[in-house]
Amino acid sequence: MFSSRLTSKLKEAASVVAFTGAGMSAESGVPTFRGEDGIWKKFKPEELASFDAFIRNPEVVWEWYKYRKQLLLSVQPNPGHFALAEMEKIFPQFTVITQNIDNLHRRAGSGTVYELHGNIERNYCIGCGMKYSNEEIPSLDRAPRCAQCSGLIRPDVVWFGELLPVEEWNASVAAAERADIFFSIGTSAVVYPAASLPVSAKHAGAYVVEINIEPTELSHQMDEVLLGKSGDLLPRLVDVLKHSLVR
Ligand code: BV8
Ligand code: ZN
Repeated sequence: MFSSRLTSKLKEAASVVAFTGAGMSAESGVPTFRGEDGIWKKFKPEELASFDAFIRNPEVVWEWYKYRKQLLLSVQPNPGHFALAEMEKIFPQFTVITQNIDNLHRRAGSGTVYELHGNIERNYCIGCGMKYSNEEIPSLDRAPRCAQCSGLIRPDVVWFGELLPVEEWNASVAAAERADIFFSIGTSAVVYPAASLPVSAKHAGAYVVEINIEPTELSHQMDEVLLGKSGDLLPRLVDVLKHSLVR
């Protein structure tokens, strides 16, 4: 199933990174951004996932995030998420770097998770910075307003044109540069600067492996491309690891 090169690299790896995108959560029923059922299909990113769009039309942007928050109440982590949580127990150093805002890695039990694009379960007031969980947000019929200063409340996610959270970004770059193996899983690798991480890892000496149901713009720079669903391939990798670790 897997090349002897990959299995031997896995056996001797000390530091491993899993960099994930929307494809990681596709098997949980969360629509991806650019696939045929992709959510960007119905909307244009700049129309919804940008601060300008939010200020111009907070009700429409909240409509979209309300829909996605609602959806996430009914989805579960899939075997791919659980396999990554397993890997954290197997490798001396294991880091998840995700572009996803669905919180599914943490719900599957992963401990070290850097969320480069924020988390849809968190919100904050653009006026005074007051934080709100989804449950604490005042009624969602229109764009919710802050109880403290009546400023607009927004989802704590990174929109286009916005900077990524500095600590998470710096920690992710450091993890990519010290990785022995770097997995790029379920991402079309078109959104920057996140998409630069697999190449940075490769230049720093990591063995880079792509897991995707189809080739991407990154594929030609990868050491290996495993074509298949992350929910299938990741648990199989964990099986190989467990058997190879048995003395
Ligand atoms: C910034 C949060 C700068 C919101 C998101 C440099 C070069 C080019 C462009 C730029 C650049 N620097 C900045 C830009 C602009 C922009 C950008 O990259 N645009 C792109 C579109 C060209 N970047 C930014 O604006 C970033 N900010 O750089 O600020 C700056 C500098 C100075 C001062 C101020 C600012 C911020 C980007 C963050 C945007 N926020 N999300 C929300 O989600 O609501 S992006 C959004 O796209 C999600 O986070 C998503 O994760 C991400 C990437 O998409 P993918 O995860 O890859 O998902 P996609 O659907 O595309 O692909 C799914 C893949 O899975 C497919 O390949 C599919 O085949 C595969 N798949 C499907 N099923 C499975 C599977 N694989 C395995 N198994 C399966 N079952
Ligand atoms: Zn406020």
